[in-house]
Amino acid sequence: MTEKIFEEATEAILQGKAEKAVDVANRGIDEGIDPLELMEKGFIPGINKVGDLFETGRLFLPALIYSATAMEKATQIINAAIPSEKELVSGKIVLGTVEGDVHDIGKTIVVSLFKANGFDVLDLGRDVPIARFIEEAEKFGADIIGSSTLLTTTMVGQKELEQQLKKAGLRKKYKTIIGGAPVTQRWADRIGADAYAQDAGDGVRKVKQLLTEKN
Ligand code: B1M
Repeated sequence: MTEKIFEEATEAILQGKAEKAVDVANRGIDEGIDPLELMEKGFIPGINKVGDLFETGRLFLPALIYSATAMEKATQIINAAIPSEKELVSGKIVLGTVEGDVHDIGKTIVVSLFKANGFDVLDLGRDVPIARFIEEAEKFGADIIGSSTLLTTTMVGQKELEQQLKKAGLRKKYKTIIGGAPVTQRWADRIGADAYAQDAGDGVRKVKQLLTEKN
């Protein structure tokens, strides 16, 4: 039964059917499936297949947009259903998708899971100018600055963030965490970010670690 829901979720995204995606997300949650499991085993494989088809020229931009819209609708339902953890951790995080990049589905899942774990999160949205990450972190009194990017061409924004923090004499004041499909631990090491997270769950683990190091 659960496997069937996962398959239906993948199909809804592949077909770019927002109504179907919403229905599957609601049904999965009503049936007691863990929302993040439904996301990881159902919806994400669907959008990854769409990405592969797009990359190899077997699917075009309008279809990618339909699938992305279905994914956004499903993500809203999944995010709202993520249960709060019992042991909440305190810490302030400013997070956004870097300038030039409008991909925000994964970043939004990360934000929801951070909130469910008790962190105080300021979501800056997408296409965020690098200087704004720093301005908002200063105003918010953040402990951590997180940046997401899905395009290889905008990964450089994460490097620029490290450079701007250094230039402003603020590098030691904040811990930084980076993520996004093309991002790796190697990239984090290369640009001097404090942590890299592969997915939302890994993000929570890494943030807890960073907060322990900071205090
Ligand atoms: Co675009 N896109 N897209 N796209 N898109 C990719 C990224 C691409 C790989 C597709 C492909 O060709 N295979 C390709 C990039 C190629 C490259 O850079 N080398 C691409 C392209 C080319 C483009 C356009 C340029 C297309 C065009 O216009 N010709 C354009 C770019 C516009 C721009 O940004 N300036 C574009 C546009 C779009 C849409 C708007 C249609 C839509 C985005 C809608 C939205 O986000 N609101 C879209 C989509 C949906 C995708 C794919 C298919 C799926 C992305 C996604 O949502 N994944 C994507 C292919 C792919 O990645 N397989 C693709 C699901 C999501 C849950 O995963 O975001 O990786 P992800 O997040 C994960 C982890 O990475 C991690 O946790 C999340 C949850 O597990 N994580 C973090 C992410 N951020 C984190 C931060 C953290 C910690 C963990 O801490 C701070």
